[in-house]
Amino acid sequence: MVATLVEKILKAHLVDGELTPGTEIGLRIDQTLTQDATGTMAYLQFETIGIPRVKTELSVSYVDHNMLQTGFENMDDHRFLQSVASKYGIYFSKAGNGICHQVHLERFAAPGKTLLGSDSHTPTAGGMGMLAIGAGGLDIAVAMGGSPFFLKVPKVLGVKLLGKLSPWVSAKDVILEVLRRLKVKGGVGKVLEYYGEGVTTLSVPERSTITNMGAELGATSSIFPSDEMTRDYLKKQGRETVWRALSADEGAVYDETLEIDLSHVEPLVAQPSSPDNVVPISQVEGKKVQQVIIGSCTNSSYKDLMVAAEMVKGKKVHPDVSFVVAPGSRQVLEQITKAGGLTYLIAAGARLIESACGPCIGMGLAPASNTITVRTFNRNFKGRSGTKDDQSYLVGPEVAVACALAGEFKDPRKLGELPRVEWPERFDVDDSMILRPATDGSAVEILRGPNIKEVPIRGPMDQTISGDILLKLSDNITTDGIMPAGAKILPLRSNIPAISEFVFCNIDPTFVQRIKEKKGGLIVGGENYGQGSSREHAALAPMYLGVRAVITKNFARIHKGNLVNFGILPLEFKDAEDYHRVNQGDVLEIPDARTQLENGKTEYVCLNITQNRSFPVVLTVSKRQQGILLAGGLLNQVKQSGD
Ligand code: MIC
Ligand code: SF4
Repeated sequence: MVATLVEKILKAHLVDGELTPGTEIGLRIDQTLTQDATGTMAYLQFETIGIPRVKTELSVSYVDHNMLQTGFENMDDHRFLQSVASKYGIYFSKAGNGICHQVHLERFAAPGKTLLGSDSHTPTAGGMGMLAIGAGGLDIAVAMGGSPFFLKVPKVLGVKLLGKLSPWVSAKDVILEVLRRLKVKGGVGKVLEYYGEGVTTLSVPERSTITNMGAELGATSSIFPSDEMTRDYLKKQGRETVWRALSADEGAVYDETLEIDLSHVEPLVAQPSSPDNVVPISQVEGKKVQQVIIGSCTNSSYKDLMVAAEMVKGKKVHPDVSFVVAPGSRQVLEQITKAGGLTYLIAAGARLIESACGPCIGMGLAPASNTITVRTFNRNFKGRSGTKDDQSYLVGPEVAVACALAGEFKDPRKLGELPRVEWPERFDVDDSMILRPATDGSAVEILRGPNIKEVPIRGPMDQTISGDILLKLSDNITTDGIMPAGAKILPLRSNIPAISEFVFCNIDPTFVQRIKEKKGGLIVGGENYGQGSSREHAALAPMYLGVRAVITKNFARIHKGNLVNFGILPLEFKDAEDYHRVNQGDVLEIPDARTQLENGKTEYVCLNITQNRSFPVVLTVSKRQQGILLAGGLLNQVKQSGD
């Protein structure tokens, strides 16, 4: 039987269920990764599960998000993470070593393996030919404990790449082209598998730029084959032994297909405030630009930064532009230093910041009011930069630098010949900032600062679900909208009572006060509710405040899983028109919801007490998830089964 690459990896890791589309399967997870903003909660949950040592082949804990230490909180968390890692058998990548996805690609990603990460951009490692999936922290905790990760069998969308990119066009433009065509919901329930002759023209970091931003399509993951390019990259990292050739069989059949001729792709721009609001550069040329940032897990590899460096060599950035560079990892920084690139960047007027997420998650460098910021990042949701009325544009490094030099949007193809960037024969490998865990963790003391509070747990599900609609929201609400990040809020990730004060604060600052007065309630959303970040705090904090159910037209995958994990019912309108018939403030009730769920019901009658009418809602979750909801969340369930 011929198989796609995705089918091959799924099959090799299948521990529960069958590969029938739409059904739930359990997958063995070889590797996990966490970052500090989601990691503290994941490890607190891992502790609650009570397993002495991780059971995965490899687990790594990275520190890259919460880097601004304006108070004790972040470093408290880092020390906690370091001690937990040592105790439970987890590698620890220290602050300064780089962004989790970039470092994982360099040092740990391996073709054919599975990786589960508590960050939505975990599929970055798909550029290495591994099946890498983002999930909530609790899912990672459970996987570290040796349990499978459950997901619906995804459809495989084959993306055939033909030809070769033209000069000045790069991998970022390829994924922006995919986003232009498929939009932010276009990947839901799918893994994008890239194939075709065009694949061989892209290096591993370029492939990873593409798989990274597959997250913006709502895709479960994205993957490239493992070929000679992969081998070459691994060789440069001194890890050739993990290489193996992997690709779809000749004649493999995809559920859906898409074809992109790389030679026809042109420089593209995602306009505010959604990654799929994509237009050719020509449509924005001439608009003044005030800030340009090169960095983030999408575009901060050696090649990205060296292209930038070569472009600015001997030139100065425009006087009205603040030009910022954030290398993806310490390895990248060392390497561009060695190649002279850092000097060119600094001489041209760049502000260098540390190898971390930084401005991508609103940790500093918020743009000025009413100005344009151009970033090589992956998300431009309103306010994510830290400035409420931001105008954030997403581009590749070539366009970014062209803008920095011109002070306005400029097509880089007008800059003459594209400078050549030579790859080093081998990267300088120095893993001294990746700490090995203790061989015997039993004596390791866990360091817990006052910022670290217990994980709140909800009791079993109520018999009747009722409450006011406290918020009625539109389509594509992001987890950034539900539980914002940024320099002020991120340090509270390990303190749920404190962080819950900010739920929906940018959408409706009265929400928290209202839900407290009502002692809980319901949320109504439109399509693709909860897209974006994997942060389980967007479920955990609302649960803490008393949200019992969210009723939407449909959900984004990771957020739906997080709602189930924390005992919030993810309900969908059976008839999407009913969305228009409910109002904020209406009182809803689903009588005997618990008994109905115990009986395996998937459709429920929801009474609108205020309007004296009713409408059907559906609960599309697996049998396993029904159990989790009845228990009041996964942690409750795991604890109950352990008691
Ligand atoms: C993001 O890019 O939004 C983040 C911050 O990396 C999140 C994780 C988080 O909120 O901690 C993600 O992508 O999952
Ligand atoms: Fe960090 Fe930004 Fe990547 Fe998220 S998208 S992991 S915040 S660099």
